[in-house]
Amino acid sequence: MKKVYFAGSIRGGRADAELYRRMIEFIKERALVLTEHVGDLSLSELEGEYDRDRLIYTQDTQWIRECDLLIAECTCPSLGVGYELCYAEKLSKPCFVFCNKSSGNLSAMIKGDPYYKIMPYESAHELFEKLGEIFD
Ligand code: 6K6
Repeated sequence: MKKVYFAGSIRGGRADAELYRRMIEFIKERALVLTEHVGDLSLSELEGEYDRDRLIYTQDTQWIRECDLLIAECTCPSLGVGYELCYAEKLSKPCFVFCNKSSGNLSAMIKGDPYYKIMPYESAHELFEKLGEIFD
């Protein structure tokens, strides 16, 4: 079973947390998701403590090294997700970047990087159709 690193905004804002939860549930029917906490609706964007952040960084970068592919939902901009995408690219992990065409404004540093498979969508239906195709 493939291991998926799912990336979505946390301190960048939790407006799309419910969407992350639905995407993670969908992916879990097809693969192993290493980062289920990203869809945890009780997780807030509050500041963390430095020691805890070191542990988060160590664990998350370990999971990126371990994953077979990374799926990022980038409609809500996040420094952490941008970092994870770059880290995964340097390890040649396949990266799929989802962004809502009408509410998102994807950074040129992601959209302009030909390495990433950009998956723009207009509706939830289109998003889940494209998400499913990754595992066909
Ligand atoms: C709860 C409250 C404050 O901090 C937490 C726990 N935080 C995190 N736990 C695990 N992974 C995290 C945490 N914060 C960020 N990440 C990773 O960075 C996730 O894998 C996300 O994909 C990404 C989000 O980055 P920001 O910059 O939006 O936080």
